[in-house]
Amino acid sequence: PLSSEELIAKEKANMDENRFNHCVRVSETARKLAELNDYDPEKAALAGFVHDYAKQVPVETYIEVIKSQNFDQDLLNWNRAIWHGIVGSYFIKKDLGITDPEILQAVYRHTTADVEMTTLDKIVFMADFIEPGRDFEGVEEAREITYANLDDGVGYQLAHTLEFLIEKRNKIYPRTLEAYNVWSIKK
Ligand code: DGI
Ligand code: FE
Ligand code: FE
Ligand code: FE
Repeated sequence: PLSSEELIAKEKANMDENRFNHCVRVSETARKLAELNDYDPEKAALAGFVHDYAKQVPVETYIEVIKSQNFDQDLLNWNRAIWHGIVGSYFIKKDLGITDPEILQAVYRHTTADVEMTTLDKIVFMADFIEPGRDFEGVEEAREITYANLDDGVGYQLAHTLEFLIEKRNKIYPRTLEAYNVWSIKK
């Protein structure tokens, strides 16, 4: 495995400074959410740090990997917003040597969410949404809800993201819609 210095250097080399700083803030927020939800803070911090590792990988590289590495070919109908989680986990394993399936799955699910989510999946999904650099209508409410109850935060984010995508007349990734149907309902 890479030393933490090597990991940080590889992460930095794969993205611009704004994206790197976002990853650091997601890492710190994930650590905090882990402490509040009885999860391993170090593991949450690592997952948060690498979650957007592949956000700026070139589109041509994604297309080659989707075609050659047994991914669902329907992914070719989507874009980097969707790829950097689902296919991003492949790059995190290959380039960063991270093999922990829980971390790879949390990266895989961090954009689309899923019908079933582990505590780590929820932590990374929510840390990405509420990290201190985020500034959108409702972010303060999102923070309050998430710090009070992680599951409620997931439902809030999915509803917010769907509203945003529909407002822009964007396509909804079917998994995101399925996740919304589960998590938007208060349990
Ligand atoms: O990578 P980040 O910007 O930090 O955050 P993210 O991984 O949560 O990605 C957010 C982007 O992904 C945002 O622009 C909305 C987009 N997105 C999320 N779900 C869907 C989606 N885009 C489409 N087209 N369809 C979805 O279902
Ligand atoms: Fe992301
Ligand atoms: Fe997100
Ligand atoms: Fe992110």
